Amino acid sequence: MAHLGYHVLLGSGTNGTSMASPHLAGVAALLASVYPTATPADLRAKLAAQADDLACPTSDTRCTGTTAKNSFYSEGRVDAYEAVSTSSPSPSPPASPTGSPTCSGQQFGNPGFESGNTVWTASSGVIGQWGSSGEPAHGGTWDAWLDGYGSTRTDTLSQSVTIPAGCKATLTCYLHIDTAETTSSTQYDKLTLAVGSTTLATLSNLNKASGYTLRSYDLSSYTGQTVTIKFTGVEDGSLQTSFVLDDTSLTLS
Ligand SMILES: [Ca+2]
Ligand SMILES: [Ca+2]
Repeated sequence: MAHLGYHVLLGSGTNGTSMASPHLAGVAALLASVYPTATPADLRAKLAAQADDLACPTSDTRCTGTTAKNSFYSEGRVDAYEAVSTSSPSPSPPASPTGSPTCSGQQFGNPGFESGNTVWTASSGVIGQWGSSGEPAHGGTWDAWLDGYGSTRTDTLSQSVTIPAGCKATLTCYLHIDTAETTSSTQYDKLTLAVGSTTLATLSNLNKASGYTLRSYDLSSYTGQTVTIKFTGVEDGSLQTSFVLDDTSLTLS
């Protein structure tokens, strides 16, 4: 195997092909058994790739050359185990588990509507810049204004979100309700919040207030599910009620 051109140090101060050959031949034989079709050139390349670079001993001036290749160690000390073990087709490591999802962060896209009429699925005339129409945003310049026509009308606003298993989820939004209704007892115009097919909350003209009110709902029972969050405003045939939403969030914890 001398044509492989490797010099291996065996024992202190002893170097040379004559001493190295048995060891090198053994490594080459191992490689050949792993790669039965390998040519001597292939084996040389693999040995070079696996050789440990060794610098010249500082105490011995007979050694000249670089760490990668010098007169004592040529291209280094052949590591039989490494040459074979890294040449062999090794089984793929098991896929690392994805681990627990990170139960943090806000899940809605376009939560404050500042990207305009996108991400959300909304009726026409819901997402807009309504400040000059008397329904200013809570944050920025965009909000979602459901109803407000004073005639029979249904407006919807929805978005699908995923709540990873094991996570708690809280839905919050800023809601402003103003109305021309004067009753203090009858829900003529209603806004419902549904998660999937379940109605989570119903608000109405009775909840009118100046400015925005922060609303908060626990969605933890939907953990591990992808659900559609949907606001539906249903107005009767007279006296407008406006339901104005802004700065929504669905936060995991
Ligand atoms: Ca906004
Ligand atoms: Ca009404």
